[in-house]
Amino acid sequence: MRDAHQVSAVAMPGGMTPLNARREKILIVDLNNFSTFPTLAIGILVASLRNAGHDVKLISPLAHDVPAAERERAERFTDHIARRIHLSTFPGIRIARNAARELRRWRNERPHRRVLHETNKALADKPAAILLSAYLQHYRTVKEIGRLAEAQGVPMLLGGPMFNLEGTSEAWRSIPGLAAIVGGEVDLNLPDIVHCLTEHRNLLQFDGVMLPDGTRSKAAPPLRELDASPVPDFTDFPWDRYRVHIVPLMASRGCQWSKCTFCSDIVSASGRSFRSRSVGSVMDEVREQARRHQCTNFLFLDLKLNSNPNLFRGIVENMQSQVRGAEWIGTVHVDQRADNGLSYRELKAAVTSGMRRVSFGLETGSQALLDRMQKGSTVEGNAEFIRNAHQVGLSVRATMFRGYPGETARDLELTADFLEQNFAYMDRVRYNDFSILEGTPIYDEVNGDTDQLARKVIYLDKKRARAEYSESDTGSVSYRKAKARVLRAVYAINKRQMRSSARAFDGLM
Ligand code: B12
Ligand code: SF4
Repeated sequence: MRDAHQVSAVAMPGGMTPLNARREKILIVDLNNFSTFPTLAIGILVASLRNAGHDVKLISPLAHDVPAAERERAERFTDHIARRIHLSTFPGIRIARNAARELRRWRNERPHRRVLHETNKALADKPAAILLSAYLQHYRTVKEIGRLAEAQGVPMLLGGPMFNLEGTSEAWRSIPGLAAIVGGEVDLNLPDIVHCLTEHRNLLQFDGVMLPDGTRSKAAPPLRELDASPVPDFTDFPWDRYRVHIVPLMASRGCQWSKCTFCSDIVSASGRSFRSRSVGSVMDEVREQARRHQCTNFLFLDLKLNSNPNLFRGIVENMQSQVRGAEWIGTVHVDQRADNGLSYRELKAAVTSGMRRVSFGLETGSQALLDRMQKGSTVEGNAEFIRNAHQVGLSVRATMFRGYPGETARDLELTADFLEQNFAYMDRVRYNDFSILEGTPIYDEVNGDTDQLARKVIYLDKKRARAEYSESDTGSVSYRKAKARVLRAVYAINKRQMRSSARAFDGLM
C-alpha cells in the first residue's frame, strides 16, 4: 500500500487543481555518476518533488561503489599517444581505431550490474513511479531499468537534456516500461506531471510529452521564471566520497549569442534561448548550499557565464559577502561585444571575489574557421583574454576540436601556432574530434540532401542524435603533420600541474 497523505494542492495546466494530490513514493536513479560533485538536474527534480510533499528516494551509483569516471588531470605520455591514435586520420589506423572506439563505446554504455541490482531492490518497495534523467549514451541502461520497472508494475518517466528533439524521443519511445518521455524543463511542474502519471490521467495536457505510441503534445517552451526554480536538493548524494566539496549551480540558462553552427548545448531542453536569474536569487542559493553542505566551493555550469555581463559582475561583487572564502569557477565566451564582462579589470575583480578557473571555447586558431563556425570570436581576442586571465591569477582551460567540416592543413598550422604562442598561459586544453549533433545548423547542413556535405554522411544515429560523417583531405601528409604539431602543443600544456590556487577544481569540467 502506498502512503496517501494529503499535500497542499498543486497547480495544474489551465488552472485545474487536483483535489487529492497525495504524498507518493518516487524513485529517482542518477544515471550520471560524477566522482566529484552532485548532478544539478537531479537536485532540481528531487527538490521540486519534495517541496510538493513527495517521499523521494535517490539512488546515486557512487554511493554503491560504482566507479565514477575521472575527467581531466595532468597527462602522461601514454595520454598523448592515446590522443594521437584517437584523432588519427591515417587511413590504415583509422579502420582499427574506429573499431576500437565502437568497442569502447559499447563497454562504456553497458548497464552497470550494481545499478540494476539497487534499482530492482528499490522497485520491490513499489514506488508510485520511477524517474530517470538520461543522456543519450544511457540508452541500454534505461532499457534495462525499463524492463525491471515493467516487471514490478512501476511506471517509468524519462527526461533529460536532449528529449526536446522530436527525432530523439521518437527513437527512444519504444523502451519497455516507459509511461512517457518529457522534453522540457520541469522545475515547476514536475509534481503535477507525477500526479497525473500516478492517477493515470492524460499526460499530453503537459507540453513536451511523448507517449510510447508516438502521440505527443506541443513542444515545451523554455522556462522563463527561473527565480522560481527550487534550490536543488543534493542531500542524498554521497558527500563523504567527494574528494573536495563542490556545489554545482546555474545562474542562467542558454546563451545570449546562440549562433555557433556546431553548438548542441543551445538546442537542448535547458539551453534553448537565453534566460538569466536575478543576482539575489543566485546569491540566496549560494548561501543556502554553503550552509547545508559546509561548503565554500562552487561550480557554475552556465553555458556562458558572461552572457549577461551584469549578472557576472553581480556575482563577482556579492560572492564574498555571502560566503566568506568562497572559491568558484565557470565558463565564458570571448565574444566581441564592447562590454563582454571580460576586461582585464573585470577578470581581476573576479579573482578577488574567489574565481579560480575559467574555461572557454577556443575551438581553433584559424580565424577563417572561427568565422565559418560563426563563433563570434577573434583569434587576437582569444589570445588577449588568455593572457589577461592568466596574469590576474586564473587557471585557464580551453576546449577545442579537430575535424570541423572543411578544416585544412593550414587551419591546423594556425592552431599549432596559437597554442605554441600561448602555451605559458594555459593550464588545460580539451582537444576532441568534432561531432555533428542533431538540431545544430551543421547537422542540418550535412543532413540536407542538396548540399555537397550530405554526400559525406555515413549514417545518422538517431538514438544518440548525431551524424557520423566521412572526411576528405584529412589523410594528406600536410594535414597529418600539422595535426601532430597541434597534439604536441596540447600535450605540452596538459602535462603540467595546474595552477595551485585552482587545484581543488582540477578535472571538474
Ligand atoms: C554542465 C554539463 C556537464 C558538466 C556537469 C554535468 C552535470 N550533469 O552536472 C560536466 C562537465 C561534468 C559534463 C560532462 C559530460 N557531459 Co555534459 N553538459 C553539461 C551542460 C552544459 C549542462 C547540464 C545541466 O546541468 N543542465 C541544467 C539542467 C537543469 O538541465 P537538464 O539537465 O536539461 O534538466 C532539465 C530538463 O532536461 C528536465 N529533465 C531532466 N531530467 C529529467 C527527468 C525527468 C523524469 C523529467 C520529467 C524531466 C527531466 O528538467 C530539468 C530541469 O529543468 C549540458 C548542456 C545543456 N544545455 O544541457 C551538457 C550535456 C548534458 N553534456 C553532454 C555530454 C555528452 C557530456 C559528456 C558525456 C561529455 C564527455 N564526452 O565527456 C560528459 C558525461 C559525464 C558523465 N555522465 O559521466 C551532452 C548530453 C547529450 C546527450 N548525448 O544526451 C549535453 C546535453 C551537451 C551536448 N549538447 O551535447 N557535462
Ligand atoms: S558561445 Fe558557446 S554556448 Fe553560445 S552558441 Fe557558441 S558554443 Fe554554444
